[in-house]
Amino acid sequence: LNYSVGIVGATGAVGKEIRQCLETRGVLDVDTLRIFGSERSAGSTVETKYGDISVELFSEEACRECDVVFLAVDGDFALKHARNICEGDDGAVVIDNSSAFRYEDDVPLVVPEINGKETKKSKLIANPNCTTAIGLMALWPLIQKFGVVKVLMSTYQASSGAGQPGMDELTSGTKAYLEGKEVVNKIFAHPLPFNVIPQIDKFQENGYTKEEMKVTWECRKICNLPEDTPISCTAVRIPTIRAHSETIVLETEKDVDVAVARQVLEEAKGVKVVDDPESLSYPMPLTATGQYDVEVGRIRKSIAFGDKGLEFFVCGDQLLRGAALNAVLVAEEMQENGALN
Ligand code: 2RA
Repeated sequence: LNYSVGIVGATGAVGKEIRQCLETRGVLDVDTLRIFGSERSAGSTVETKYGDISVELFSEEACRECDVVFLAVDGDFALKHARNICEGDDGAVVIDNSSAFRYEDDVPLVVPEINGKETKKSKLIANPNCTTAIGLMALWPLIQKFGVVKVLMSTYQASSGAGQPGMDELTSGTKAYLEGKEVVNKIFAHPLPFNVIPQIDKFQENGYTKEEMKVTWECRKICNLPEDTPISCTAVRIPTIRAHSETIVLETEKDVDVAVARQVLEEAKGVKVVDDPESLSYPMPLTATGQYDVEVGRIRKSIAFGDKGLEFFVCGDQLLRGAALNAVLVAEEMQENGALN
């Protein structure tokens, strides 16, 4: 079976990566690729492995003609159109990258390596927040082996989390700073060059930001953990381009043997253990950028939690594992399990 695949928002940072993942992986049987955009981009041409493609003006009807549609657009747009695109037997499967449907009971929130089977339940699938998807690649295999009592996460998140405008603001701001000019910030709450900003997304009533609460809500849903599992996060923006880093402290139910934990991570799909302090080898945004696998290192027994705790550091490409790659893996999983037919 060959599929007609649509991308909405293909000219944005995530949309571009979705197209490139489809092209370079070559696992999803793409017969036709259709690219949908706004009036501004409609009519322009995108060079792809599937030929030169003319960007079509977005419409729900045109998207419904596809077998699968990737939405790389904002939550308001997704809320307005996603369910209409997938409604009924003749609707398309929709894989939505926004947060619009992540917490809806009837919409699976999927990291294919963890809960890929959920994709059989619905034609609308939500892609997780990048911070959650990257962290869970390492957390999930450890949780399966040792159980989970508590998770404490601190993040160091790249400018790409705010899309191409975020990366552009960091690059032009850095140049301006070095030239002694004024650093303008429109995307981030403060100038990002040579700074760290302990705020991503809006503050909530409980003092956490929305980005931090996404980690709590999404980890529980994807791993099917009890609603009150204590998972907390401090999310910080740092001046890197496109790989998020995370310090994770896991309190476990069972005693942890660090060698076994390392073995578990070495065998986990989508994970690359980079952990040799002697050779100064550990995960870093520079090495994780452009990689499908998430790097995990600095693996050690936790002083805070003794035998029942592990601490480690994770870096993953925000646009790939945190967005586009996860979405494409969802489609590949659905091709495999028959949910696309
Ligand atoms: C960020 N997690 O890094 C967000 C993007 N989804 O800003």
